[in-house]
Amino acid sequence: MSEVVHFSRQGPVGIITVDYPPVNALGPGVREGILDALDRGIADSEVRAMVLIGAGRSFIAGADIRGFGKGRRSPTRRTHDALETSPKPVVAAIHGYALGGGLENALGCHYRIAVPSARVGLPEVLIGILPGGGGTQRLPRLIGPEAALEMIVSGRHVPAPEALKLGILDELVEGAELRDAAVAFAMRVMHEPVLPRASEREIPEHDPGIFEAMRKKVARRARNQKAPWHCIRCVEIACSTPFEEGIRQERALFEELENSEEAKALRYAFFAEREAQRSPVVPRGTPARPVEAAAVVGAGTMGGGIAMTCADAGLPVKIMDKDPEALARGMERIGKTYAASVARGSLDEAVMAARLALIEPVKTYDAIADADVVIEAVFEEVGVKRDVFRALDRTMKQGALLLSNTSALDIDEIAAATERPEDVAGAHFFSPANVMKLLEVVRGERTSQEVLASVQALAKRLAKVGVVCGNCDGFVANRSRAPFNTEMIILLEEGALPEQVDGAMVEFGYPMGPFAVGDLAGLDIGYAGRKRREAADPTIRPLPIADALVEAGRLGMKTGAGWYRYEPGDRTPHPDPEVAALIRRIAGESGVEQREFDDEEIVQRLLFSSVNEACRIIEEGMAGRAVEVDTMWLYGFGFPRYRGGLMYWADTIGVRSVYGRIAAWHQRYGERWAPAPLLRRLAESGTPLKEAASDM
Ligand code: 3H9
Repeated sequence: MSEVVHFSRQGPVGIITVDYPPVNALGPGVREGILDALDRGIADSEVRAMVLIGAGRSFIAGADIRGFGKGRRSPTRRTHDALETSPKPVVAAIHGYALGGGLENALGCHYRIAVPSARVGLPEVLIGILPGGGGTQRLPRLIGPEAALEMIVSGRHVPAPEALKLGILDELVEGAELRDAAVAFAMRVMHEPVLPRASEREIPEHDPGIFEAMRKKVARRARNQKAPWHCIRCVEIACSTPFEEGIRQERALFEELENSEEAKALRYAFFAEREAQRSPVVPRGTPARPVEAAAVVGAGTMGGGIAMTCADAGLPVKIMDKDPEALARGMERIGKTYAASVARGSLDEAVMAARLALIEPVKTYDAIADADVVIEAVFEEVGVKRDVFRALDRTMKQGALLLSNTSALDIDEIAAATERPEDVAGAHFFSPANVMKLLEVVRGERTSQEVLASVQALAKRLAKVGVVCGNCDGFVANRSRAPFNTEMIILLEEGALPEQVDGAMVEFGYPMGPFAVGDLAGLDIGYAGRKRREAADPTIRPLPIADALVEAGRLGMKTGAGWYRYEPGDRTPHPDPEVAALIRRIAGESGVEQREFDDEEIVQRLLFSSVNEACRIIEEGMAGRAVEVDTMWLYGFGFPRYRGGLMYWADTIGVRSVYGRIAAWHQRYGERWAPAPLLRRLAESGTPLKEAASDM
C-alpha cells in the first residue's frame, strides 16, 4: 500500500486514511494512493462501505500548490469521479480543513460528515486559479448556484455548522470520535439502494441574474485578474450544461489559469508570507513563552485597537491608562467600534459581549503586573515611552514580554530604560490595529531570540502576520515606503495631478490611490514628521507643495479638504481646481520643468524608489530577505496580491531594467536616486530581486 494513504478495515467498513503531513495536501502519490485504496475496498467482498479520512490535523487541504506550474500530467482517472462512481457508499469524514481538491474529493463522496470545528471551502481563486476537480460543477448542484457562486468567488473557509445548513454536510459529529462516528454512519448507509451523487442532481431553481450581479460586485476587486471571472463563468456553465461537458469546460478554463502571471504571483505570495514569518535570526525550535494574559498601556486609538485584537483572539487583556478620562474615552471608542460591526451585520451581538468582557480597564501599573505580555501604546515620544518602560520594569513580573508599539523610535533607547533589555522588543501594529494584519516585530540590539519567537507566536495567535525586522528609522515597512511618499509629491512639482497619480495606482491594483489614502489618514501627521526630520537633517528634500496644502488648513477628509475636496457626510474625493492652482503656483516658483506623465512612469517612479530603498534595507540586514519586504507590502500597504509583492513585481520588469531606470533617474534627479549597491550587484549577476538576501 502507498506510504501516504493507508487502507484498513473495521468490520464491513473500509477506511481510507490520507497521511501526508502537515495538512494532507494532494502531494505526490496521494491521488494514486486514494485510487488504489478505493479499488481495494471495491474489490473486497467483505467491505460494504468506505470512509475517507485524514490523519493528523486535517482532512485534505487541497492540491499540492508546490506542484503547480511544473508541467504536471493530467491524470487519466480522477479521484473525485472514481469516488462518486464507486458502487459502495463512501463517507468523507472531515476535521481541520477540507479545501480545494480536498472538498472536491469530499463532494465526490456520497456522504459528508464533519466535526463542528472543521472548515470547508474552495479557495482556489485566492491563488489565481479555479476549482479544477469538479468543484464548480458539483457544488452548485448540491447547494444551489447562488451560494456556490459566493463561496467559489470569495474563496472563504466556511465553518462546519454553516456548511451543514448550506447542505454541503449531511451531519455534524459531536461528542464522539470522528472515525468512530464515520464508521457508524457508513454502517447506517451501507444498505441504501441508491447512492446520492452530486453530479446527478438537478441544478436548483435560481435567479439567472445572479451571474451579472456577481460580475458587477467583483468588478473593482477583480481588476486585472482572470480567475474571479472564470470562476463565475464555470458556475454559469454548470447551470446550462450537462455535467460531463461542464467538467470538460472547467478543465479547459483551469488550464488557462494555471500558469497565468496572476497565479504565479499569488502562489509566490502564499509561500512568501509563510517564509517571511520564519526569520533567519530566530533559529527554528526556539521556545516561545506562554501568553495567557495581556496588557496594553495607553487607551488611545492604537491602544484600543490592540486591546480589541487581543479580545478578538480570545486573549484576556487589561487596558491601562493613568488618565481616567482617556481610559473612559478609550473604552467608549472600543464599544462603538464593536457596535458598528454589529450594526453592519459582521459581528454577532453575543460575540461582541464576550469580547468586551475580555477587556478590563485599569488605572495602575500594579493592576497589570501579572500580565505575560504588555504592549505600550502611548504618545510617540521617546522620553514618554522611556518613562513607561521604567515603570514597567519596576512592576511587571519577571519573564513578561515588554513590547513597544512605536512606529519609528529607537527600540534600544527604550529598552535601555529597563534592567531587562533582553525582554524588550518592538511590536509595530499598523493602523487600524484591529484590522491590519501586519505586525513588525522589531529586534533591539539585546532582544533575546526567545522573546522574538514569543512575539511571533503571539502574532500568529492574534491572527497577524509577524515579521521580524531590525531597529532602524521607520523600521522596514515605513522606511521602504518613505521614498514612494516623497516621489509622489515630486511628481506634482513636475506636472502631474493627485487624481492622475491616484488613477495610475488604482489601475495598477491598489484599492485606493496614495493621495486619497493621505486624505483619509490626515495630512497633519506626515507634515509634523517631515518638519521634525527637516530640522534634524538639512539635506532632506523639502516638499513645498505638501507643506503649503497643510498650511492652508487642508488636513484631509476631516477638514473637508486635502488633496481633494469632500462634500459633507460623503467620502468621495473630488478633484479640486484650487489644489491644481496651488500645485502650479509652487511648481512655477521652483522652476521645475513641467511635463506629461503616463501611467507606467508614475507607477515605476513610485515603486522603483521603494525597491531601491528595500535593497539598502536588506543589505544592512534590517530585513533578512526580499520575502519579508514583500509580505510587509502585502499586509501593511494593500499592495495588490496578484502582483506578488514589491520585489516580485519588480522582477516581472527585470532586475536589469529596474537598475537601468534607477541609474538614469540618478543622473537626472541626483543623489536621492543613487542605486543601492546590492541592486547593482543583483543587476550585474542577473539575480532576481525576489532572491535578495542580507548575506549577499
Ligand atoms: C486546489 O486544490 C486545486 C484543485 O481545485 C484541483 C486541481 C486539479 N499545498 O498555512 P500553514 C503547507 S488548489 C502545498 O502554515 P495553517 C504550507 O506551505 C489548493 N503546501 O498552516 C506550510 O508549509 P511550511 C487549494 C501546503 O494551519 C504547511 O503546509 N487549497 C498547502 O496556518 C502548514 O500550512 C488551498 O489553497 C497546499 N495546498 O493553515 C489551501 N497547504 O510549514 C492552502 C498548506 O513548509 N492552505 N501547505 O511553511 C491554507 O490555506 C492553509 O495552509 C491552511 C492551514 C488553512 C490549510
